[in-house]
Amino acid sequence: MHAWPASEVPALPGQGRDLRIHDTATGGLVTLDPGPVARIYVCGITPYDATHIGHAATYNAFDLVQRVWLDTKRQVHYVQNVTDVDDPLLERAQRDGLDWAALAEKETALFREDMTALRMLPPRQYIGAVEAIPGIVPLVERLRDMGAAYELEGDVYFSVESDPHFGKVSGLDAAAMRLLSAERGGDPDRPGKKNPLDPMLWMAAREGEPSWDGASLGRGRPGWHIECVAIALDHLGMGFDIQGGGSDLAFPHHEMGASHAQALTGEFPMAKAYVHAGMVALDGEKMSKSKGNLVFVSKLRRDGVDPAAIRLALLAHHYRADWEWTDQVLRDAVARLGRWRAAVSRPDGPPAEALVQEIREALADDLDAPAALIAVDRWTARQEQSGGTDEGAPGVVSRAVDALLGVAL
Ligand code: 5CA
Ligand code: ZN
Repeated sequence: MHAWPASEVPALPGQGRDLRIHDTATGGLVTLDPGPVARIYVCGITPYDATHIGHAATYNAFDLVQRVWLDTKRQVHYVQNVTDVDDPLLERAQRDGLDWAALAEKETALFREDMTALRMLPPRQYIGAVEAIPGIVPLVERLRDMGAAYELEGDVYFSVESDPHFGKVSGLDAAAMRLLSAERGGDPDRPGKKNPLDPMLWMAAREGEPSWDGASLGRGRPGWHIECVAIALDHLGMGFDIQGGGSDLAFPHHEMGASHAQALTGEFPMAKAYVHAGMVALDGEKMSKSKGNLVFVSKLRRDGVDPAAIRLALLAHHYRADWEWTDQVLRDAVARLGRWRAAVSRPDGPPAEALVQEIREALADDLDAPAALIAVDRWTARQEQSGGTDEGAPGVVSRAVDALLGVAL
């Protein structure tokens, strides 16, 4: 699949610090030391509805990761998937009398537009589940042949007991896992499974559902977790720097993915850090396609909201916090954007070097975007109150805000 166009990242004087970030698997902060090419896999959308503010907040967090790494003069190899065939997509298409593939294509196209408008840097590879099937099938066959997977009425399940590290990503106990498995796409109550938590790797073709050639597996479609493992291993290989997503992906998705990869390669963990963004809520409940309490990025854009203001609204919240979207959050962001734009529109102002450093430090410290915004607010207040004589300082601020925060002033 094609991704979307990259907005330019202005070059800044000096160089940023290495990223220290919270890793769910170890429960603490880790300072990553990627090579010259940092490797990140971010779980993409399941395209059955438009991009909402929760999605945008999560992708914003990982966009910041890229920007911090680029500022350390590294290249970034960023891979993202699109779960363009899965139960929720098929169910929505059925409910609305739509062709599932056309629905996926339409919502993916809208996602690209939203990401472009928000200045999210695109992945180098943007891969759909459907196009990954030829790579998924041999992995499932291998898991089965090595005894890490078994067949149940034509479907193939992964055996979580084949992985000695199972549970180390999320750190949850069996009871919590069982609850979340039922909530998040698993089928813990299906009779005949070796362990209720075992996730499906390959689902045999069902009447009226799309299916693909699965070689010795028979016709069917891939499970969700193996999709991301196949794409990540194909393009990034084992031991990449970050796997990212919202906190609802820690279990089962990232846990199972790490297990699949461990069984396939004998190595653990697949990613050096498992990074999870908090959940955005609306009216007191997690924003989710299944509940329908959504604020769409595309709707805000249609209503004339500047994408830079949407981005500032996201940045005003720490990526790990759960937070609530309100009209006031957006109003504050619009006001802040207006003040910043006025402040950088003058030819000179207070010195900018210290501010650039502050933004860098804040982001390198577990992506503390709110602290970075406050630093820019302070510079803006000085510009408003007494101005400054540093020629070109506003231009430096503007470039730093663009390069590090993805906000065009
Ligand atoms: N296709 C899978 C990942 S492989 C998937 O989870 N798709 S999704 O469309 O449901 O979610 C896309 C990303 O948005 C995931 O990282 C998910 O954790 C995140 N996300 C979903 N809802 C919210 C929310 N309310 N707040 C923050 N992030 C969210
Ligand atoms: Zn994923």
